Amino acid sequence: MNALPLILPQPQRVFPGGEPWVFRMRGHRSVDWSLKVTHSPGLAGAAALLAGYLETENHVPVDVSEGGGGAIHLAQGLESRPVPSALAVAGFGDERHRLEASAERISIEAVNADGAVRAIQTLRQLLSGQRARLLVPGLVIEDEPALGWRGLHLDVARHFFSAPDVKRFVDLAALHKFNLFHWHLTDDQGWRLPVPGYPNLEKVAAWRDGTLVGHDGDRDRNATDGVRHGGIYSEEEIREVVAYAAARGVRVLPEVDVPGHVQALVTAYPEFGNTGKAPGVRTCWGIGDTTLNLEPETLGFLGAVVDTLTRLFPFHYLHFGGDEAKPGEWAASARVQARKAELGLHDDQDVQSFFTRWLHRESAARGRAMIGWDEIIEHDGQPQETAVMFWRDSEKEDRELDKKALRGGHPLVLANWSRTYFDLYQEAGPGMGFEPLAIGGSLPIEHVYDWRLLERLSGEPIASLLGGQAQVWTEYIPTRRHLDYMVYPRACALAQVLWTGERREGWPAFADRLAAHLPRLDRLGVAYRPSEPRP
Ligand code: TNX
Repeated sequence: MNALPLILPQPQRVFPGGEPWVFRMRGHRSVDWSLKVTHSPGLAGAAALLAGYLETENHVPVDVSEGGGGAIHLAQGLESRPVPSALAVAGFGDERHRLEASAERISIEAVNADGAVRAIQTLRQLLSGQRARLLVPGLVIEDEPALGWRGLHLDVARHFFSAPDVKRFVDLAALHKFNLFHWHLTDDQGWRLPVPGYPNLEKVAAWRDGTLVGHDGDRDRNATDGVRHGGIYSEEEIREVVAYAAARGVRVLPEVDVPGHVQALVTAYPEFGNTGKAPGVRTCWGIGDTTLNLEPETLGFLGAVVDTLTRLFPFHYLHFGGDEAKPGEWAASARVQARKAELGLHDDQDVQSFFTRWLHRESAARGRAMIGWDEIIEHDGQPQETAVMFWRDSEKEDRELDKKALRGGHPLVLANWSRTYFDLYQEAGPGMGFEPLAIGGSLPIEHVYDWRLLERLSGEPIASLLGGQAQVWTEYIPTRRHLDYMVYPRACALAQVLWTGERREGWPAFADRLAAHLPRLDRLGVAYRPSEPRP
């Protein structure tokens, strides 16, 4: 008997079984050509997802029905265990599941649809590359994740990615059992979210006149390619992405980045800014000076944004950025100083935390909560329910904002740049010169895999720790192929880190697992970075 197949991320428990499960489309004993998939009442969506994979990836006709007796059966049979309350509040459930393959059938049991769709991704990996004739060795896999929030972020502002590209990104994430897609929708270089009543977003903020050629650090920042770049999603496309993700057990976290990173917005609506002028949608990278003012019209717009997000995205959290807002314009503006006095704000840090409090309150009024980058808790006084995404690098800069968040009871997502920024080079040293232009710094896959994300927090109250995620900032990632190259296989390593927590196998074992997994990515047409040494 061959060794058991290597599933990625590494399952918690795999046991060998007896005879394999086999399906032959034209076998002389088959009464029917199609593969029967049956499911218990709550799992119709999961069964449809599985049928879609079997039809498109394995070329097998599938017959799905509620009930029992199928060659593949999905059941909501496992008893539910409580999940930590911070995760429950965010709508994450128990993802525990069991997959058993025997000569008689493949049976998947889970607590809920989320667990069932994770098991389906395991089965999808087991069946990868098989066409018409299917075989799964006899086995039992019992699995569940170590961390509840397992995210992948994508910046569609620096480079626009179409809704079909976004869906593909989400599907590949789901293959690796990620359960959260963080959609960074707005930034200085483009705005991708339509807001009813604000037509200039689509006409102006969604488009820039060109894109910087070369690297932001070593070039004339006016050297652009002169090619108009941009785009905005329709509400229908957004709903499609959300539904597509939901079918895969993936929540969508939308981000509208304020009060900094708003150069595109202020170009469309200069009245929301502090200078009265349209700065132009940014064509280079780096941190701009443009920030929002405190006028009622600006807050009115933000209210419309909260409404729009609440309407389009069912996930509990709404992300309102909060990173890298420069205080310069606020300090220089007499209007801002006057409004500060009216609002009882004292220093310019107060302006940033005013936005955080205001956005959290508006979100809470609609039954949601705000999450933002860690800058939002530099200043005290944020509501405990406001969640924090820790992007600073505790290892290098020794910022304590992750610990501060936990001590304050804020739900926390770990997104440390030195371990999870997939816009960094994948190779250190001279090999870097062979890599496509990237933002800088290096994050080899081994370094992703080596992330001991809980170690630093030992001794802290971790009840409000939600999980972790990777960031894909796209300043230097203009195409879908390039995106594949930057994300894979590093996302495979992170998937395993988040799924197994601190109990994971060593690098050599993971390297074997990855070698078995990469052909699956080949079959899906993923242009990942190859691991062969360069000439
Ligand atoms: C910092 S992390 C940013 C992004 C950039 C990224 C580049 C964060 C919250 N802000 O605006 O794209 O670095 O690595």
